[in-house]
Amino acid sequence: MLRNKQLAAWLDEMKTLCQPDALVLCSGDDREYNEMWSLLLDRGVAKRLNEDRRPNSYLVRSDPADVARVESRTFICSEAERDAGPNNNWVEPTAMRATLNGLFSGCMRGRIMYVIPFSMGPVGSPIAHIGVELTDSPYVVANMHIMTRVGQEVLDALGETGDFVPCIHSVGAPLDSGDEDVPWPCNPNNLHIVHFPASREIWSFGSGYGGNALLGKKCFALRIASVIARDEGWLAEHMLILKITNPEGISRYIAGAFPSACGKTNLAMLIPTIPGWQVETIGDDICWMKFGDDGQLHAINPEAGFFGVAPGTSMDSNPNAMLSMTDNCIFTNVAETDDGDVWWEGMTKTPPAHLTDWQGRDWTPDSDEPAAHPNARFTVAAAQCPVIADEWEDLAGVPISAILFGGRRSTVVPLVNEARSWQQGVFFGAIMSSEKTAAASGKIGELRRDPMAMLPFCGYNMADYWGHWINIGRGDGAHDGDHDGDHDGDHKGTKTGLKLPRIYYVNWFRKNATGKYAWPGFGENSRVLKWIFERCEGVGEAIDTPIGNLPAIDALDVSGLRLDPNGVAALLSVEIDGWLEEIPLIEGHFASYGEPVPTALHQELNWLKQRLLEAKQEAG
Ligand code: OXD
Ligand code: MN
Repeated sequence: MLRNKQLAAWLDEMKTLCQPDALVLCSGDDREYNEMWSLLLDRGVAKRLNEDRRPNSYLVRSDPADVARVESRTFICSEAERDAGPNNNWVEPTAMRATLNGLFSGCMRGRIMYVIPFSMGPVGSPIAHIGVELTDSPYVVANMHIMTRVGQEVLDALGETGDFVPCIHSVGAPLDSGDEDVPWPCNPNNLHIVHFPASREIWSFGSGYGGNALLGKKCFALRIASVIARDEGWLAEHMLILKITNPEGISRYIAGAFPSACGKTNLAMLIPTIPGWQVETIGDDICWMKFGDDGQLHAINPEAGFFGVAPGTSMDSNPNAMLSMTDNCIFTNVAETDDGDVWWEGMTKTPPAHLTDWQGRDWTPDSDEPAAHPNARFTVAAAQCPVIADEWEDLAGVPISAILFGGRRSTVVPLVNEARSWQQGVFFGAIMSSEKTAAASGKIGELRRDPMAMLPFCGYNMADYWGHWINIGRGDGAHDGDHDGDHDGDHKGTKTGLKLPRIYYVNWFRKNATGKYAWPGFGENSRVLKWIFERCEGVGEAIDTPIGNLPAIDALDVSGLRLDPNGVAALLSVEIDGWLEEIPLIEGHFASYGEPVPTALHQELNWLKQRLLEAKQEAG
């Protein structure tokens, strides 16, 4: 049955270690999906929602101790500590293997081991990769059905000798004879989310939730894939991918990295407010990019579904997400309405008078705690999104014209700033930051740097990852010592005539003097996308400033938008003093990564500092 010898041998080894009662090879079909739900319904952890309101959908309540990714228990076990970098928790691999052997020994007693062959990316795409997850959680099997492509076609693609990423997962709660199972088995006190970059293996123990357990997502598609991408000369990124089409019918594709709570899913599915423009979705979380023969970076969304944060999602903030989840959906840790549907904070302006909260307790608007857990999730097939682009599963991927880096900054960072070169764009990504809370607004000392939104997801030393980005811009990863940074404005690579994407630093969250958001955001962000589109077409006007290329004041289409008279100018102003105050913070940020920080980034920092000082002098 299993033609792949490496897979068969690994299965034998894992079966001996974990001692499950039985082994089931997953087919990925509807019968199997429904069977998982019968098991979960029997166990009392899942509930079928009202068929009239939310057909073929389920509500699951996790253990309150297992509700989110746990970064402090996530490890990168490279041979050398230096290769994990200060951005990761490191444990020496032999020591970690000993720990894992102890934890996994007999961990599936009384349970079934499901074998999930899955593809990240459309099967057959040269950008896709295959993984196999072994898990003792039917909830994980059901979610993997939606989030990845599962089944025989993956085994066929693997063939006898193909490579796959082995992903072993256990909730860490063996059942001995006579033991009664609990609704949501887990073992939070022994949580381990472990990656071995050298052998490209993932071991996850103790949690059944989200990114800890659906190993194709953060563990494979970002942490392990970033290592593979470094070795093979491509990019595995925490980015949405969108398609934008102008009124003449010309389309371009844009990727964007934003830290959590910056509206990534909303941007991926936005409804433009400017007439005649259209935005469609390719992906909302992860983007894999490889160079095509045309010298452009071609992107796929390696996932097949959305695992989105429910609270805050509404018909106002993201109608396309709401319309994606009308049926065939899994909801985890949301609240339940009295008529068997779901609710979460922000879904409607007025909450229902009575709910059952995410822990199964009665809830009314007077309750002290939120009805849904803040990290409550929906799992839904991407194909259900009303604005999913027709080409979202194209094997060749889509050519990327622009890359956005963004954060939540109430001061200093303008609405949009175009890098004058790939090198400066990498610098923008490397210094990306977000304010931790609204309370910290304006206090630049309280920023969290989250480079390329990859801080929790880069599977190796962040400074080496910046170096990899610099090398990508020079073509095939070659170092040519040419530090001119390609300032000729056409964004061609210095080496091989690559057509690199343009890079933009965006900030939807700048505030005005009265502390209010200066920019309306959401669908109005299409105005910024329009300028970026026009820049890529070679028509949008920009002015050279000490921090990069900003839109000429008339180049940003604000027609019909009610901003205060100085609004646009303020959103696009270059705050010389604010940026000068930022310089030592960036120096400190780079210093924290030490010697491996690429010279190119130090050069960009010096360039920025020089330009700012010159501008300050000129201003007198
Ligand atoms: C996610 C995350 O769940 O970034 O996508 O944490
Ligand atoms: Mn994410």
